Parts: sequence; structure tokens; C-alpha cells
Amino acid sequence: PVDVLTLGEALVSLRSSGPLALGGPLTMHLAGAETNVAIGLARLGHRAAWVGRVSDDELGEFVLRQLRAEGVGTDGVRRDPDRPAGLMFLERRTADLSRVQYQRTGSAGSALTCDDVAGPLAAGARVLHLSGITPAVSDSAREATMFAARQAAAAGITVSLDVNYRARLWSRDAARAVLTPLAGYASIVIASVDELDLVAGPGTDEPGVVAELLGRGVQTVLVKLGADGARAYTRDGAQHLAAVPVTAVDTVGAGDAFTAGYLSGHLDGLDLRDRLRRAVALGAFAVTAHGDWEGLPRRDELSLLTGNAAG
Ligand code: KDG
Repeated sequence: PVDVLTLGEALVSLRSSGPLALGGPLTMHLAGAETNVAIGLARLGHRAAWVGRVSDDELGEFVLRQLRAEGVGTDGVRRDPDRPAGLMFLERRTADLSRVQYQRTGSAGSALTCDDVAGPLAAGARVLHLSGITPAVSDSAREATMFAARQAAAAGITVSLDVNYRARLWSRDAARAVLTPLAGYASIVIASVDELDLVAGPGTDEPGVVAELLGRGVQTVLVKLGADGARAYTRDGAQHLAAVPVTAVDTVGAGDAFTAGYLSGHLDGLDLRDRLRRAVALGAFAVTAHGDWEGLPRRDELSLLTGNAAG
């Protein structure tokens, strides 16, 4: 079995260096919250596998080649002969403002089913990592996500959930109705401050959400604070860790890097403080490089920005 199994939709991301409406060159990259996490873990030497559907064309081939090159297991990937690749346009509108536009409705990735994930899940994993994006992309993908969480929890696999709210895919109310029950299967819940009330009742404040999640059996709640670092809550209390002071050039993918760092520390058996250290270290690598995951460290590079072996 692998260390971490993850599932979702991989996107072909087309990045502009200026306003999209003006045209000009686009560069092609692999994107997708779960593939970002899998790559982050594979770079650190963990066995990570991703399950999803890709288009049966050159774009699907691109996705698979990128994942293989990064050492992510793709045995469970299905090629969908009937549907196109999901696209994401990442527009650098100004140096400080990026905008996202999707073309993913009816994509191969959104056609994920329970049947697609059943085999890879049965093969086992130490951790199943899910994001709140997959249940937003289609009914079948939502069922597949719920099924995976349920099966994994029943099999004693640690379930990790990053809320990853995407306003372009669904409303906050729709997200809350799905993500709150989904979080009940998780041992690790990761959210930014403004996402917390999507895994609890509307309007619940941070202590309230944390109390509710810990009461429902979640072991660790991680609150991402961007440039202010992160807070972690367990039954033993709360911890805060500052971010690594760096020059941010591209924050897309920082949350996924944080998750990969945390899960890496979890797999290595680090204590909570060092897991957080590795999480914020990976976040720092992500924001100081362009691209969702391109700048993430190999294990021998973990201490480059911090001088600390945990990251
Ligand atoms: O976390 C980064 C992701 O947002 C990006 O890679 C694309 O998965 C993606 C999405 O659906 O927004």
C-alpha cells in the first residue's frame, strides 16, 4: 500500500503573464489541489498515488507524464474517451492580482465515480487525502468523495480533508451541506479562517468550530493563516506557528504545499510542532516560486529556507 492516496480532478492550467482579454502567450502547467499535495509528498520521498480520470488525448497524456515525472503513482487513473480535459485559466491581471477562470463542466476529471476509487482504496493507504473541491465538481464526484471517506474511515485509514472552498464552483451553503458531514470522517481537517464555518454551523466562530470538530472525533484541526502562519488544535490544546518570512511571488498552491508538509510530518511520526514546521516550510517554498508545485523541495532541500531539519 501507498503512504498517501488522494483523488480528484487534475486540471491543465494555462497561465497568462498579463490581462487575459488581451491574448498573448499562455504557458501550460499541471494544476489541481490533490495532485499538488501528491507531488509535494512524492518530492519528500513518500509513496503518493493519485486517482482520477483524465482525457484520452494529448492533454490527458500531459497530466500523466507530469505526475509520473514527479514520482506520483498513477496506476488507478482512468482515461475517459468521451470527455475533454478540465482547463483552468490563471490570469495574472496585475502583479498583485491573479484571477481564475475554469472550463471544467463535463470534463473527464469531473466524471469520477465510486467505481473508479474502489480498487485503489481496497489496495490500502496510510492516509487518504481529500479536498472540498472534488465534491463540488459533479454529483458522481461528490458520491465518490463521500464513498472514499466512508470506506477509508471504516478501514482505519487516516482521512485528511482540506476544505479548499472554491466560490466559482458552489455557494457557501451548498458547500457547508456537503463538507460538514464529510469532515465527520476526517482525522485531520485543514481550513483557512474564512473556510471554518463550512465544516460547522453557519456563523460559528473559530473556537466553536474547533470544539465541534474535536467533539465529532477529528484529531487535529489546522487553521491556515497565510503570511501569519498557522494554528493547530488537538484535544491537548492549541499551538501557533509563525510563517517563514520570505518574498512571496505566487501564492497559488501554498495551501496544498502546507498540507503536503503536514502530512509528511505525520507520516514521519514528528510531533505536532515539527509537523507544523514542515507545513509552513513547504508553504514558504510554494509562495517563493512560480507555479502551484514547481518550487517544492526534495527532502535534502527541506532546511534551505529555515535551517531547520524538520523544514
Ligand atoms: O490549490 C490550488 C488549486 O486551486 C489549483 O491547482 C486548481 O484545483 C484547483 C481548483 O480546482 O481550483
